[in-house]
Amino acid sequence: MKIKQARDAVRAAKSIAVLTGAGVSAESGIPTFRSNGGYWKTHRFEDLATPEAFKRDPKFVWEFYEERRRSMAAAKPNAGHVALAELEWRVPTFTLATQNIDGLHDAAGSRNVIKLHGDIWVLRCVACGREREDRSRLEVLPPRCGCGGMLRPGVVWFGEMLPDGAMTRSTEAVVTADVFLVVGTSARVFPAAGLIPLAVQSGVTVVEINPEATDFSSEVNYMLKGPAAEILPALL
Ligand code: BV8
Ligand code: ZN
Repeated sequence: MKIKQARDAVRAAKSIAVLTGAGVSAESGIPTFRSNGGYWKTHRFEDLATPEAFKRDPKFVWEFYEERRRSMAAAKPNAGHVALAELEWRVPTFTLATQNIDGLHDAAGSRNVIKLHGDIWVLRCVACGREREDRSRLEVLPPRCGCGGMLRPGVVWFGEMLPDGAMTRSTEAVVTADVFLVVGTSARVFPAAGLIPLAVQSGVTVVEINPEATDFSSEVNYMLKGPAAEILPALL
């Protein structure tokens, strides 16, 4: 059985790296981007998730993010998030790089988390650059900084650089890992998706968990087909 072999690899590993995407939060009720019911099925990302869109119409962009903030605020970590948080305690070296901005890995208790695409709970001033964490309902959109400047969501939009050091740290974790778990990502957004071929080329054992195949499924060592909240607890 594939899952048994993958489980043996995980048990033997001293160093584990993980990449997660929207699919790991799907069973917490948070829509994905590209699967059925996903945001980019009904919205154009160019209108909502680029610096140009924000410059054009900050209120429109903020309405999208504030609606997501309210639904994410109500969401709880699922059995997949919890299994990953527990795994961190069992291995000497563990790094979790996530493309998700929802904070559910933190809520589940994961410690060494790299937020490749930022954090929806952080607001950043476009004028003075100051950041603050704020989970409250934002009554006036766009919200303003004390300096009078406009605040923006602390996420990484298309065409923007990832946070300083995020890819360097993730790359280091992946190439030195014994096992790399790739969970719930369509692997379509770069540079995050590039971690998968990097792991394959580095001879790291790659375990993919996804109900659907991705462009990299044929290259990974184990493709475990199914929802993360079922497969991760069974695997770990
Ligand atoms: C950059 C954050 C350097 C905020 C997001 C050509 C033209 C233009 C640009 C590019 C190009 N080629 C490459 C680029 C660069 C671009 C890119 O990759 N574009 C792609 C789309 C072509 N990347 C960038 O711009 C990045 N920055 O490269 O900087 C630079 C700078 C300037 C100029 C040049 C280069 C920045 C990318 C950041 C984008 N930010 N959003 C927000 O969330 O609002 S992207 C968005 O996609 C999400 O945030 C998410 O993080 C990301 C990845 O998506 P996934 O998480 O994989 O989600 P998806 O819906 O796709 O898939 C879900 C999966 O889950 C599916 O496979 C499904 O089967 C599975 N699933 C479903 N249910 C379950 C499940 N799995 C498990 N269990 C379940 N129950
Ligand atoms: Zn400011």
